[in-house]
This record gives sequence, C-alpha cells and structure tokens, in this order.
Amino acid sequence: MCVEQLRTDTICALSTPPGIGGLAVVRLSGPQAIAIADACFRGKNQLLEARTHTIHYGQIVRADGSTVDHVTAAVFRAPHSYTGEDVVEITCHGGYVMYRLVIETLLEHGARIAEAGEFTRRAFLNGKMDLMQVESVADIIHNQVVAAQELAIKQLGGSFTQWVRTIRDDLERVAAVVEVELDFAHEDLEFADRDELRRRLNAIVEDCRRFIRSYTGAEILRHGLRVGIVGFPNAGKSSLFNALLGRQRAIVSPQPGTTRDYIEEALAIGRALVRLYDTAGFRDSDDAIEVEGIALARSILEQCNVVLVVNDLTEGQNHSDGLAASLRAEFPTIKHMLVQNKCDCVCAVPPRSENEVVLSARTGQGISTLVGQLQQYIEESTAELDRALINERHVAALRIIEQHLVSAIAAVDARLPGECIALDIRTAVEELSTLIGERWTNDLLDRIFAQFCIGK
Ligand SMILES: Nc1nc2c(ncn2[C@@H]2O[C@H](COP(=O)(O)OP(=O)(O)O)[C@@H](O)[C@H]2O)c(=O)[nH]1
Ligand SMILES: [Mg+2]
Repeated sequence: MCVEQLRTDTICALSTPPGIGGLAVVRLSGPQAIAIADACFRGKNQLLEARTHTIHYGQIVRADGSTVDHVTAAVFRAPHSYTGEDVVEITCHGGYVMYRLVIETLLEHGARIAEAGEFTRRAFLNGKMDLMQVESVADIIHNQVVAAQELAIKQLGGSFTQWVRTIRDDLERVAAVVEVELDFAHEDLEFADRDELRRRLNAIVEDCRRFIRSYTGAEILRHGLRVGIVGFPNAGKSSLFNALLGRQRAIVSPQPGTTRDYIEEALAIGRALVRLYDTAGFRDSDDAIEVEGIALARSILEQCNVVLVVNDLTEGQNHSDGLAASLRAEFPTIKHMLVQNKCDCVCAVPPRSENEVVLSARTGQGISTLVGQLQQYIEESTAELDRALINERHVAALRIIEQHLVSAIAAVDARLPGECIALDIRTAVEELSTLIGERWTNDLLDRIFAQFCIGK
C-alpha cells in the first residue's frame, strides 16, 4: 500500500474485541473522519463544530433516516489524536450486531475498512510514535503476563528509544571527530584521544550486549518459560508433569511408552508463565509411533529454555548420565537439569551438582526445591529487563551494531587511520536509526504490522 493512499483515505474499524459486552468502540480516522461521522450523527451538537477532545451524545442514523443506535462520539482533531489525524471514536452498544451496523453506515458515507494495524501505522507515519513504541503496542495487546505488560508500557513511554537516540548521537559525534583527521591525514594528527575513544566504544558495546542478553528474558515474559521433560521410559516424566501442575493431566502407567507424543500445560511460577511439555521416553525403539514421539520430543527441546532429564533412582543415580550428556551436547544453549526421581524408594542420596534435584513425583518431596530453582532461573533471566522488551528485530540490529563497534575498537587498537574507524561507526549509526524507525522501508513496516489486528 502506498503512503499517499494511507494519508487520504478515511478508515474505520471496531477497536474493541467483538462479542457480548456493554460497549463497543468504532474508530474512524482520516481527513474526512469528522465530516463522515457528522453525516451519520444526530445530536444536540454538530460534530463538525465540536472542539477537540469532546464527547457528544446522539444517534447514528442511516441514509433512509432510520436510527441505528444511541451512541457517544468522541472527537479528536489532528494532530492531537492517536493517529495524528482527525479521529472520531463512536461508542455504541456491545454485541455482534450493533457495531456492524454502525460501520456499514460509516462506509455508506465514504469511509473504508481499516487494514490490520493501519491506525498505528498512520500514527507512526505521522510521527506520533517511533517503531519501538509501535512494537510495544503489539506486545501490550498480546501479553498476558503482568511483568511483560509493565515493560511494554515503559517501552511505549520511550525508554529504549531514548537510549538508542543517546548512543546514536554520541557515536555520530565520535565519527565526526575521527573523520576530521581525514583532512589532515598527511600530518599524522590524532584529534580523538584513542584511550577515550576505546573507553566510549566499549561502554556502548557493553550496553548493547546487556540488551541482547535481555532478549531471552523478554521472550520468557512474552511466551512463558518453556520446560521440556524428557528421560527414559518409566522414569516418572508424566508423574513429574502432574506433580508440577498439581493435578492429574498426563497418563501415568507402569507400562513403558505410554506417552506417545507430547502434552503441554501452563502454570504460573513467580512472575512468569511456565509451559511444561511432557514427552515420550527416549530409548531405542522398534515401535514406529514411539520413534515418531521421540523425534517430536527433540523438536520440542529445540524450542525449550530448560530441559528436565528425569532419572529413575531405583535404576541408579547415574543411570541417565549418558542421555543427559548427549542432550547437553545436542542443545548447548538451554539450561539442563537432572531430576533424580523416586527418592521415596531409595536411601537418601544427595544431589551431585547444583543442576541436580532429588525428589519424588509420587510423594511430592523435593518438588518445591525444583520449583524454587525454576523460579530462580526466571529471576536471573529477567533481571536485566529494566528498560525494554527486546524483540527479534531489535536483537538482530543490536548484534550488527555490536559487531561494527567491536571492529571499530579493533581498528583503534591497530592504530588504523580515522577513516577506517569512522566507517564502522557510521554503519552502527545507520543501524541505530533503522532501529527506531527514522530509516524504514515499506517492507519493514509490513512485517511489523503483520502482528497487528484490525482496529489497532
Ligand atoms: N515410587 C515411586 N514411583 C514413581 C514415582 N514417579 C513415578 N513413579 C511410577 O513409575 C511409573 C512410571 O511413571 P510415569 O510417570 O508414567 O513415567 P514416564 O513413562 O516417564 O512418563 C508409574 O508406575 C509411576 O507410578 C516416584 O516418585 N516414586
Ligand atoms: Mg509418560
């Protein structure tokens, strides 16, 4: 969609979820928003005459004179609105029918239905918010976790943008100083003190890394901590799954191989949601279905943050060590824990490392220790989340920025001429501008707005 079309059409959509409820809000935005709303509206005041930020009671009336609904219309005049354009928010009765009739009436008068995310896209194009604030709107709509919501609101307030702007401006100044040396290259002048330069670049790299690290925590807050339960058949995986959930969800059976695919359930631990996956047991199997289940378990682990390898203590404390080691090698980036299960059947054994928990899924002994460790992991992973809810796009950009700054530092260390240093810094500056959306392409916007729903 071209920018021109974006700016001239007047768009409308339901901005609240459709369904049974007291009220529904239909939003109208664009150059003709107030005129179109006024043409369908009968009230004490004319909306065309209304001052900005005022609310008016009246009726929506179709072209044939029939009344659709009793409503209130809130008028926001450009540029003081969500989109930066003239906006009218019509609050009608809830349910599945009324808002449709209101929208039909608006369409009769020349509005068109908004595309997904189009209100927010206009807000961005009109300079009402930057790209990272746009993304935090998407997070706010989709989040179900309080802590993630708090961060998204912070980001909407512009805390991450502010950091990006500050270091971008800082780097721009550094590049300018270093580039001045170009003009005097033959005189072997160094304007920028190299130690000071290195110190400043290092500090920014450190900050980038902190944000990059916080991505894991952001994903945990967004989607929950994903915990996969694996182990040999009969180790007690399904029993542990049930014990953690506090209810019987998975089938527990003395017959090995009863869990043939996987099941997922969620529970709250600390400030995050935990998604538990109970999987089929790992072992060499001739049974085709079970082999499939084991392959599925592997594909689940690819998406997990934590893997719990359940070992049956009655088979010996080191019975699953080989399996645990091979999983550690296969999935090196996730947290691995060894759960020594069925401690009710053996003499007390101490855990051999801090990644080992001794418990009984049957009696519940030791379960709280495991929950405590998961909670601690969540706390550690989300500890650095204080300014932003980093997403995939941000991490990718921050990695590029980090790379160029590291290479700039190497150029400083190698006492290369200023132009070599400046080149990398300039690229980092450009990437920072793209991050907040000062440089953008339609493609990038399409990708970001694909996560939005109609009416936002
Ligand atoms: N004594 C004892 N038995 C357990 C414990 N956990 C599981 N079991 C038993 O071990 C068998 C296999 O359990 P299950 O959860 O189905 O194992 P899975 O195949 O790994 O999912 C069942 O008979 C369970 O009752 C435990 O902590 N103590
Ligand atoms: Mg099972």
